[in-house]
This record gives sequence, C-alpha cells and structure tokens, in this order.
Amino acid sequence: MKLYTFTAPTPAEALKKAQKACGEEALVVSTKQIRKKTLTQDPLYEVVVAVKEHAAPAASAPAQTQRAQPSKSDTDRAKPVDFDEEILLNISKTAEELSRLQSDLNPQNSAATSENTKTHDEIDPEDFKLLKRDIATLTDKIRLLQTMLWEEKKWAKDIDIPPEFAEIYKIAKESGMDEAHIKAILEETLNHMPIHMRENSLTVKRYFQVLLKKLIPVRIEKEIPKGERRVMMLVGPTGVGKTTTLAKLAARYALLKYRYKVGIITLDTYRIGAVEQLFQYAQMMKLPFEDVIDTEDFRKALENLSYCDVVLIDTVGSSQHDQEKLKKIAAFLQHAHVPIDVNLVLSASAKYQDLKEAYEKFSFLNIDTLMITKFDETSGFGNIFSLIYETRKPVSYFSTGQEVPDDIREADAGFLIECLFEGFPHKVNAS
Ligand SMILES: Nc1nc2c(ncn2[C@@H]2O[C@H](COP(=O)(O)OP(=O)(O)O)[C@@H](O)[C@H]2O)c(=O)[nH]1
Ligand SMILES: [Mg+2]
Repeated sequence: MKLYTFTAPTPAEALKKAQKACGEEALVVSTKQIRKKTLTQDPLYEVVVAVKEHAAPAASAPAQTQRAQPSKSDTDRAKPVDFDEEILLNISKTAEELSRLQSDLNPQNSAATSENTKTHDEIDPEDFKLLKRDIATLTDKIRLLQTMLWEEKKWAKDIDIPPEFAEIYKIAKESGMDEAHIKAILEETLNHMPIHMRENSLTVKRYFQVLLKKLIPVRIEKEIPKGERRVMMLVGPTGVGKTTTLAKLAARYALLKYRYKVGIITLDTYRIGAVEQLFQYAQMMKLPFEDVIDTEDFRKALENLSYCDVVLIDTVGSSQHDQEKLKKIAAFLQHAHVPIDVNLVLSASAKYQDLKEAYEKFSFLNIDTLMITKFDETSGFGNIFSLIYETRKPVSYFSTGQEVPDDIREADAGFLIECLFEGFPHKVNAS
C-alpha cells in the first residue's frame, strides 16, 4: 500500500481530488482540517488515502497501467509506507458516505450547490441532528481503521473483521488470549450479533464483554448443609500460592465469612519450612493441624478431623521430580475414604502455554475447580480466560495479593472480564 495526501479548501474537494487521482478503490485513511479559515485564507482540509499496489515490478507492469496513478500535481505528498495486504479493508463506501455527508453539511462547497439552493439556516434541525450522528459513526469507523492500519499491521490474517471489531481484537490480543480462541469467538460474534448493535465500537465492546463473561464457568461458594463436610485439596506448581490461598480460605471458613469447624492437613512435607509456614497460620487461627507422610497417615488424619465441617489439604508443589510427586498425590486421593474436591491453583502471571501445560500435567487428578492467584501481578488476563475457555473447568476463587486473610475473593466472571478489559483495580480491596 502507498499513502497519498490531498489537500483542498473543503473535505469534499479533497476527496474528489483523491478519487480522481487514485480511482474508486482508494481507501480513505484520515480526513482532517489542517488550517482554519482566516480573513485572508480559505480553510485547508487534508485527506489521506491508501492505494493498493498491484505492483510486482516487471512482470505485472501492464496491469499497473490500467490503474489511474496519482500525478505529481494531484498529490501533495506521497508517503512511501508499505502495508500488509491482509489488513486491507475496503472503506470506499464509508468514504463515499462521508463525502456525501460533508457535501450536505457544506452545500456551498459541494458540486451539488447549483441544484441545492438551501443554505445552512434552512437545514431542518432534525436532519442536522441525524447528519451529526452519522458523521460521529463514520468518524468512529475511521478512528478504528486508523488503529488497525497503523498499530496492528499483522493481525487477523485469515479472518475478515469489520472495523468496529478492531479495538476489541486488539484488547483481546494484548491481554494474552489465545489467537485461536479470539478467532473462534469473533467469528461467533460476527455470525450472531444483531446488525444494529454493530453501530459503533462501544456497543461492540459491551456485547463482547457480555459474551466473554458467559463463557466463564464459575463455581459459586455455597453454604455447607448441616451434617455434611467438605474436604478440599489444593494442588498446583511450586510457588503459585497454594499454602497462602489455603490459609486465606481457612480464615474465611473458620472466622470471617462462616463459623465452620476447620481442620488443616499438609502433605507438603518435602520442603523445609513448608510445614512450618502452614503450622504457624493454623496456630494463629487456633485450628487443628495434621502433617502426614504416607497414605495410612492420611486416612488417620482425615479420621481425626472427621468432626470438622471443612478440611483443607495442602500439597507439595511439583518441580523437578514431577511425576513421582504427582503419583504420590494421586495415591493419597485414592486411599482417602471420603470424596475430595481437587482444586488446581495457578498463577495469573503465567503465560497461557505454561498454564495449559500445568493443567495437562495435573488433569489426571480429576480437577474440580481452578483457583487463580496473583491477580495483582499481571496486566493481561486473556491467558486466564483462555485456560478456562479451553478446559471448561469452573473457577472458584481469585487471590488478589499476598495479604492473609484479606486478599481473596469468590471467583466472578464479571470481575475477570473487567480485569481483562480495564486491568486489575489495584486500589480496590478484595472482598
Ligand atoms: N502478589 C501476590 N503474591 C502471592 C499471591 N498468592 C501468593 N503469593 C506469594 O507467592 C509466594 C508463594 O506462595 P506459597 O503460598 O508459598 O506458594 P506454594 O508454593 O504454591 O504453596 C509467597 O511469597 C506468597 O506471598 C497473590 O495473589 N499475589
Ligand atoms: Mg506451599
């Protein structure tokens, strides 16, 4: 693509010049006033158009001659900027409309002046309002097109996305969402979104937000029915925040939100300090605490805590001796005589591919929910969206900082999507 700039005292004239010089297929990139009207000078408007080059040098030379090439006198400046062909969107229709609207608004400047004897004062106020609204819509489209043309040259290679979708595409991409997911969801949106909602980028954004929200399954925290107990195990890679999250949950269940009898078991006896870390939390909250080494111990510990409404089980993170440790956790699960809710803890600051790998490694433990930590440590949440979208596993809790017991909140699809679009609200305290 090459960009050409045309100037004239009215936008309509500048556009005409551009069309005459570059042909009907020229794409309007921007239209703006570059000089105001003064007592001595006419105003000056600038139109930048992009022209597709059919120009494989020698071989296709004849084809080139069929196109009206802008002559030196027509263009004010020719910028030698090359664009990827894929990002081309034909907006000549938009340009035509814009040209017509601007002519309507400035009848004395347009070619239609001779037939149209109305002056500004005679334009029906209602028509004027409509024209203003249409121009706002077109300006929005042009703004989006500019975003796409200038900032995202290599996007959406094989999907034809209308300009109104450019902004959300960009947000989704920058959030770390998986490309294939973006494509699939945008295609769905394009197929199902009512035409009238495509009017501007804001409505599109809202629609997309609602759609993404609907794609996040959440396990809502429920009260434990009388006489029942809940045994929850936290598994996941080293350092993601399992122990910290478990301590927060213990406080939530035992002291802050509920008054359940809570017991803690740790299987994390490999790491020096790991048992100590949790033991101290348990002591502070005056909760019973058991550390176990083998499956027999584990059964006993569960029995010892059978009077508890909630039993929280911490596990060792897996690193270099992965398989062995994971097999051990599986053995603990098999030997328990009670159903255990398995929660995979993962950090929002990890890349999507790493999250997916971790999920695959742990999935043989039959994961019930995902708990996502470190919301405060990342700016993009598309990775988390993609993980949940791909695995279809419900999320149960979000950890939003290091503070025990405050920095935890029930998972909430709306909040996750808000973070995806606006970032994590650092000032707001977690609920
Ligand atoms: N910024 C931040 N740090 C966290 C969060 N959750 C845990 N951490 C920190 O991550 C580190 C590892 O946490 P830990 O619970 O020991 O991880 P584990 O190895 O999975 O048990 C500690 O320094 C925690 O304070 C969180 O939501 N945000
Ligand atoms: Mg730990």
